[in-house]
Amino acid sequence: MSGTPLERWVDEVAAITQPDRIVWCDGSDEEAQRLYEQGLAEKTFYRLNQKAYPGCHLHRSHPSDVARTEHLTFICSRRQEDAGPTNNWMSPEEARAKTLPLFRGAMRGRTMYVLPYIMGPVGSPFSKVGVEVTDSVYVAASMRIMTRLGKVALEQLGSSEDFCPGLHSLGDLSPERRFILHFPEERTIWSVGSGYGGNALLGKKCFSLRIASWMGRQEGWLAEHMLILGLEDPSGQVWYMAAAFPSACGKTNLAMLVSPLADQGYRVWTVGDDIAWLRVGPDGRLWAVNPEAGFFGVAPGTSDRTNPNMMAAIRRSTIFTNVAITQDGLPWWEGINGTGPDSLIDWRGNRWSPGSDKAAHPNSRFTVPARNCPSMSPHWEDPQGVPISAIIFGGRRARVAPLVYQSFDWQHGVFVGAGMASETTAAAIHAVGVTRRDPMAMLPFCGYNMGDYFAHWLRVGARLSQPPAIFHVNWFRTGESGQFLWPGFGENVRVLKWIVERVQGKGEATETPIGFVPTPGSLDLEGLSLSPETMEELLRVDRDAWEQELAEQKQFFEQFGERLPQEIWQEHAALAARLGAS
Ligand code: O2Y
Ligand code: MN
Repeated sequence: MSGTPLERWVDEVAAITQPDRIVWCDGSDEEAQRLYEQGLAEKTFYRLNQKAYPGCHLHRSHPSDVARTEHLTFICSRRQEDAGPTNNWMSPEEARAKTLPLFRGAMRGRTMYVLPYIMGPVGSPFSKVGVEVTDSVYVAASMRIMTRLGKVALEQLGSSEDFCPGLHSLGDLSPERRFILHFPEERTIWSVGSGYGGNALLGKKCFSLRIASWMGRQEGWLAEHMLILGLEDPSGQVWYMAAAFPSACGKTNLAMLVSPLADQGYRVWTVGDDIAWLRVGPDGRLWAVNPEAGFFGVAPGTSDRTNPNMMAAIRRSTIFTNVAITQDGLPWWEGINGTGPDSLIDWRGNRWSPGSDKAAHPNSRFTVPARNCPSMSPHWEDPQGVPISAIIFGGRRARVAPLVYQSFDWQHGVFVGAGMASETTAAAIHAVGVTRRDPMAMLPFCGYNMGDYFAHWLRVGARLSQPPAIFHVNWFRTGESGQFLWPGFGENVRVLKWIVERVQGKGEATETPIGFVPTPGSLDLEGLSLSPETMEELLRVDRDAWEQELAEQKQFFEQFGERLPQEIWQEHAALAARLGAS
């Protein structure tokens, strides 16, 4: 056998998929131009107005292929119990038998792109190499934005076999023949039948979360569904935080928040908006990198009001997927600014008129280089990462969770994360008004048994001599008539400010059964017109709601049986006792 392990693997998959051409992508700008030209010729891409949006393109996915498909996503570990009760599992043998026929000859008449990429900053001890082969020019162009792709990755890999191979083919795009398969023991991904987002850009959810979480457990680090931001205080010190929220809770907006307290000296710096890789540093602190190089942000609702930094970022070198376009070739979506212009082409490419269905798909997206974003931290690509002072968990809860509370310690914080849940909205793909339990926002992304995952969090905590403080936030608490009580968006910086004060041992709090809740006067509310009654409601611990929450958590935890660490049960019992006793 000749060639490097990578060359041998590429030969192997080419023998199966039988492409007409093989293109090894080098990551150069010239190559990007070639990819877009190819995409324009085959109508995968449409050029947007180059004067207003230079270097920007529109892509329309197949109408049946518009979101991640959790029910078609499998962990193919050798033993079912290692995937755990919250993942779909298929044996590696069955997975291969089912999908090999779908890959056989799938690239006949097509080009196979070989995409070597790095997740993590170049030269960082955190970083990992992946290689995706794909027959989608859209995937090739998107992976150039989302990862460090090409020559840099080949240089880092050399002749090593230490890479995550990812085989992707569009197949016939039929949902009946769509599979997103993860083989964690082989650190391999196979994806067929989808050309969209998390199903097809294999560096993102597949590698950086599902496979990486398995690797992190073996190697002693954490791969998490978390944004990373830095809050600069008036002294110029920057406090870094990592925050996990389920999908559709505003992670990207928080990561890029524009601070209304800027005149006091509080400013937010963006490190990442979706994924964090976290390691215990030699100083006993937790250090984090964002493994991605771009954002795959949701378009509807993004505007100058909700996320001005993102609106600035997407003005160049961006791929828009499934948005509408105006007559002038500008991208458009619901919530961008008022009502739609009279004349639009909708996400399917049809003429749209006011009053008809949504013009942009609700899960329409932009793929944008992180370096375009004005709020990027000067440290976002630091090889050693940034030191994390606070971890924030959160969800969309109408009643049960107050605006913010702090856990008593690391073990209690892990329990807070393990008990996370979110109530679904019309914007989410799940049924409306249902509480979906989503520990650490990792339910769809943890590549192994979540009982073992909680144990891994506890083990990592035991190695931290200076652990981050752990908090829970809820921007979505509602009043009697269902209205949101907290203004959210940029005003969330007031909660971040309190969090940083707590980290410094300064912010005031009341001890409650669930943790430390801000005293009424300890949040900076200057300039907001929130009544004392509203604040009281926002910070209230609703005993009845917590009784019910305890019962729902118990039911959820029971499914892990022996794999659930005793510490989680201890914390559950302690919370029950505190609620009963006080
Ligand atoms: O539907 C998709 O493929 C995208 S989902 C997504 C995209 C960017 C960041 N996070 C998510 C998510 O579902 O958590
Ligand atoms: Mn996400």
